[in-house]
Amino acid sequence: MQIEDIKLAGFIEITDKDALLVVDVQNDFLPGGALPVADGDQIILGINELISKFHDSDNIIVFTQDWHPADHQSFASAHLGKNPYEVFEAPGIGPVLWPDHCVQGSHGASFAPGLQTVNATLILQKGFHKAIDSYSAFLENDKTTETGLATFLQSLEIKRVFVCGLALDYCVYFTAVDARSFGFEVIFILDLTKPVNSPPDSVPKALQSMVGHKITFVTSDQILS
Ligand code: VGL
Ligand code: ZN
Repeated sequence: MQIEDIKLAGFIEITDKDALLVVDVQNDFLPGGALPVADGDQIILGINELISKFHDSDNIIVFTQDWHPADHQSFASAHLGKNPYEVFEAPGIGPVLWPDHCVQGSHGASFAPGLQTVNATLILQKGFHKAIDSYSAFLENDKTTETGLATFLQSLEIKRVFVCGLALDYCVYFTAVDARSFGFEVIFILDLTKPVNSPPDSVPKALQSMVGHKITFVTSDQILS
C-alpha cells in the first residue's frame, strides 16, 4: 500500500472535542539535519495554517519533541560496530538504529524555524529514558510506560485527535495507532507528514496498519473550522 492508494474521507469540521497533535517538527528531522526526512521542511507552512485554525476555534494544540539523552540506546553510536539505519531489535529499541539526533537541549532538538509554537497548550517531550525509545506520543516503545498524554487529553474531554508532523512511518504512525488504542478517533493528515523510509517497507507497513486500526485519512484542505 502506498500513499496514493489511501482513500480520503472528505470534509471534516473541527469541534470542541478535537485536539491537534504536531509530532516532532524539529531541526534534526529537516533536510540537512541529523536524521533527515526528505521534504520535511515542506510541511511547516501547512501545519502553521492548521495551528491557526485550531487556535482560532480555541482548541487544544499539543506539540511533541523527540528528546534523547546523549547516550540514548536508539543511537547506533551507543552500540559497538553498529551503523545508523542498521536493523537492530532489543526491548524498547528498534527496528533500526538511528544517527545521534534530538539530543536534549541541542539545536537539532529545537522546533523547526518558523513553526508557530506560541499557542501550544502542551509541549510534550519523549524518548528521555536512556534504554527505551518512544516513537509514540502516548506510549513508550516498551508498550507499557505512558507519557501521560492520554490522561491529559481525556481530562479535557478530547474525543478525537488530528495528527501531523514527522515522521510518517515512525512517530506520527505510532502516535496515531496508540491514540486509537486509548480510545480516540484519529484523523491522519496525509499532506502534512513525510516519511523516513527506513527500512524500505516502512511506509506501506505503516499505512496498512493504520487502515486496519480504522484511522481516518484526510488532506489539510478538507479540514474546516
Ligand atoms: C523519529 C526515528 C527516531 C520520529 C524519532 O520522530 O519519527 N524517528 N526518532
Ligand atoms: Zn528519536
